[in-house]
Amino acid sequence: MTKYFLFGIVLTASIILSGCKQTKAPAPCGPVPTENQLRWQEMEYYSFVHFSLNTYTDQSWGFGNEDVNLFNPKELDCRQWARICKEAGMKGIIITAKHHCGFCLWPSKYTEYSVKNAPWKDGKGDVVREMADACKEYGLKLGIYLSPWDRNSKDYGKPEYITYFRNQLTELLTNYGEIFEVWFDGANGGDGYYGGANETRKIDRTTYYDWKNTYAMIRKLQPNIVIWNDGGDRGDLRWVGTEEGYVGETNWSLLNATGDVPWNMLHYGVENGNAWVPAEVNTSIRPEWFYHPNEDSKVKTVPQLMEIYYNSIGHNGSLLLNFPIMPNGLIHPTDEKMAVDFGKAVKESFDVNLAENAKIEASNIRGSANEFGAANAIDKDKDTYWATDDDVTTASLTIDFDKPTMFNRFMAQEYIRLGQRVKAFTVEAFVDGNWKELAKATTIGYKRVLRFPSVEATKVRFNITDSKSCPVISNIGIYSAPVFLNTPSIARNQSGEISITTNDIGPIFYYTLDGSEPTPESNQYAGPFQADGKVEVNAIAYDPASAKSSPVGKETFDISKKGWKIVGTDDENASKILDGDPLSVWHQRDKKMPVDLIIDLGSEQNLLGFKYLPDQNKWSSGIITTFKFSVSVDNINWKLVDQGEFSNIKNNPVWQSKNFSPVNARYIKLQALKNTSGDDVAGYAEIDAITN
Ligand code: FUL
Repeated sequence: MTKYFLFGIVLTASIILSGCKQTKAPAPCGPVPTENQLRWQEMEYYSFVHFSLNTYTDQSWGFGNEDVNLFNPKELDCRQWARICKEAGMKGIIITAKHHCGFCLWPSKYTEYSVKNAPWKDGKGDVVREMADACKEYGLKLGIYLSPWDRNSKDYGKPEYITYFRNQLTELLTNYGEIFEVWFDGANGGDGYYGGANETRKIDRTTYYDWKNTYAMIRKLQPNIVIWNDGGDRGDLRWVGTEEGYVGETNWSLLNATGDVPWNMLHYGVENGNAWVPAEVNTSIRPEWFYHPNEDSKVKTVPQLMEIYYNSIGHNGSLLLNFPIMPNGLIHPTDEKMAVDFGKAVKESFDVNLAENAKIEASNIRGSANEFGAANAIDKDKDTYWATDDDVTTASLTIDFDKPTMFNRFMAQEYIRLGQRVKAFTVEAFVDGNWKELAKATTIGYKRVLRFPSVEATKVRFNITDSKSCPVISNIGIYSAPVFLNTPSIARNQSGEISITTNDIGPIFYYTLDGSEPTPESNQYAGPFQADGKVEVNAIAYDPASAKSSPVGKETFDISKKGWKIVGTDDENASKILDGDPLSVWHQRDKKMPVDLIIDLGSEQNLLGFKYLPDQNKWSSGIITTFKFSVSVDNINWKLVDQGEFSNIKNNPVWQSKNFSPVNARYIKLQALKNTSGDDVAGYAEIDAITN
């Protein structure tokens, strides 16, 4: 009886409501974020710090046998890190409490491989504690990176390790106050020291860690936490499939709760996914994650960081920007300057919302009251929103400035508590009596920012052209952001010709060859020029109209490759590895591992090391991970001078530099032992020598 009675009430209510305007809030559309995910998403921008024994060995991944005595950061000051992050506009810091080498930055009870046995503060120090205190002082949230892979632990690969891992997690999640995010890296298993076993250990990343129970433990210890996991089980946040600082232009905060997550799903999300798993864009302010002195001139500049901003936060992602800590325990002054200037540039770009004082009208408003009116999209209140009737999936907002107004950015935010809905939209400007399309895009989500050339107009129209369900927009913004000139790229080809280029149209370049900072009084670039031998080129792009300069681009070239030859091949593509172009590649596909690459340098040189740039397409085969490097004076008798791994080369395919004791040689041999695709292909974008 009761069932039929209730059915009757619902039916009557629907009849009364049909034909009337809806006044209730729209029903959620698909999966929605948890309170923890919402709180995290609103942070938008926070940092990573990478600091461990690698900092002292110039490595990307420690093997697990590095000496704890190396760890002695004489000037360590976590307050400096926190101050910089705060000044840069960040909301939190995630610290590498333990990286793959297993060394712990806190005095864990469960291992001897930690700060407690290091000379720093006579073994009484605790970097995680100092970080937690500094975060508190500067009003930042604290996050923890705990590598699931541990190349030091004798138990790694065995069930006992899971207890060890959980014990360490418990220490970190119990003793350092509230933790906003925990980060479980996807690198899992492989060669390692493993307590002296020095062997390869493979694990099944989907089952080994028993994530289900590990997650339950984490949530009990830290109820407000979000879990990032690239290691086989869906956490609260997802990796975006690259470490270069961008997520797809289409970016759904949805995935499927189970099943594989191929690259395209990481990068674009899944439109009809059944779980809310938003994107976190992680990248480093330098090419690598740990500090390497040879990257001091490779710190990302403000225009490069702005590009990352638009491709991460502007694409419905959060931005996790890494600082590599120097051996003395501080952030390098160049990294500090770039990050702080970047923070200022973001503020300057989005400080004044030109839409806020404009008149705003919607093509459709849900209900008759103002509860869901257009003004909600410009009222600065994130909890109010403009919504349409349920049956409307295309609608527009018109913003009238009442006078010609100059702008070049448009921002929109959905009220994601009700799910992610918009599939496509356009932005138009009313110029000279006509509507002109400025930009079009797909998804919005938490935040979407569009860029277009500056335009002067009296009105702007935001058209939602496709939506899964009635649109629900909490906020829009229109801005006139400063435009930055890009840092120029400098390259040298095999004949020793230097060229300077940029993506911007029209700037002039000035350069120096004596290490000094270029100004508009320096040499003006008039096209490629010859500069053989060791040379440092510094260049700026300059726009005469605005009298603005780009940041300085710097490249240091070693000996010229003019007389170099690849030995034992008549494949004309082989010269691509010497042409100075990172995008041209040569692959050896006709041999079995180990695959040799022999180069004749044309004359004897005093060698100190070599450099290898892999194929920039990380899906290509032939990215070498394990190598041997030998030298010879006669191409007959060879001497092995280095061997090892190119760690993290797939996710971060940057220049790999290896140094060895000085040696005289005319021939060099790079022997590929393994690659990322497990086949016999050896590929190279560039090879270079480091000479005395
Ligand atoms: C990668 C790691 O292997 C790197 O060393 C670094 O920690 C980065 C954030 O994640 O996958």
